[in-house]
Amino acid sequence: MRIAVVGATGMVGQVILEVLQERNFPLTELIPVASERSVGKSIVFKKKEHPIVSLQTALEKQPDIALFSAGGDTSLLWAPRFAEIGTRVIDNSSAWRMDATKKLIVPEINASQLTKEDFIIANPNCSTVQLVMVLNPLHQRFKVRRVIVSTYQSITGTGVKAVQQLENEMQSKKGEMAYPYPIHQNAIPHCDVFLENDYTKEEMKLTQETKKILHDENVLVSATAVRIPVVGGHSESVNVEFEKAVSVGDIKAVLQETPGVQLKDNPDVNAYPMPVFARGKDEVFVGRIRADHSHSHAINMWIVADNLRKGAATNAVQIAEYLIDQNLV
Ligand code: A2P
Ligand code: 11C
Repeated sequence: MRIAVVGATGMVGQVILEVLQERNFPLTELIPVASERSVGKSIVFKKKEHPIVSLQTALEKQPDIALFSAGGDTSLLWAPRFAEIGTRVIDNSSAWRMDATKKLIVPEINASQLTKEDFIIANPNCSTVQLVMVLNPLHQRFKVRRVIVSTYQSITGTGVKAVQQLENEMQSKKGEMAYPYPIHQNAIPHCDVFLENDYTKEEMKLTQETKKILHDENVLVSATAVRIPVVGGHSESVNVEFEKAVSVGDIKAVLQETPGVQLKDNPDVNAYPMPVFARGKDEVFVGRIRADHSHSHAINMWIVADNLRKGAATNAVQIAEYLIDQNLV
């Protein structure tokens, strides 16, 4: 398997390289790709230097799989070019997710939809992945009606520039701003761009991608996305209303048995998920599960995951592994 990693120097790209190494991914050649600025530099993979190449050079090498994490514009332009020569593109950007001809995959939920006809496969947004990992088993069992979610998102979701902004602010240094306001000691209710309906694009991704992955347009999702000065992962406060009343014990029993989800919920010993624990891990952590005393069919919970791992890199690598396991490459 010849694997191209497009955006290999970026926040997600670097984690993809780590995950490929950790999982001993069956590759014969690694083709790291970045912008013209980085061509000529190299990255270290499995203790060996690998030169960074341009998208055109990578295309000419005809990789079997290309993992894209270089922004939506790059994906829109280049994913079809790779797909045309037979490369399977797994795309981390928002470019193709809501395209009706492309599949939006979380392997634990819907990898079985994939066939040999799929050349561009979309990886969901990080805040959606962790939400649906918990919602899907509950929806299968109890039917979810409506979800109200507020996110507390890590600056790593924005990319290298945002991490630099926070570091500069903590050292009282001037520099390029990734956000319209300081992020240090702040909470900014604004992730991605504003849309005509006054929601942000990040909020609408949560609404639309969730319906597509759960394969149910009747699941209503209302979201508020907030950026906070944290690096270990995204957190989500989630209120879920079910078709009928469901006990907290039944919810916990389902989540306890869900692969990829870890229940961490014991108020007696202050056990609940937090980004400092989720950082570097692949599981989605859930806790603070309690009945909503204002609604007999609803519960509240708190979901945390490392947005760069299960929210992006790990999910993309799992899709690639599935394609190989099922002989779809
Ligand atoms: P580079 O480092 O050369 O700019 P992040 O989201 O963390 O900011 O990272 C974005 C990634 O996408 C980086 O690896 C960046 O490479 C890469 N990238 C940005 N624009 C392009 C482009 N036009 N072609 C290829 N790679 C790109
Ligand atoms: C964030 N979820 O944390 C974003 C990052 O649609 O792929 C990824 C943006 C996307 O801001």
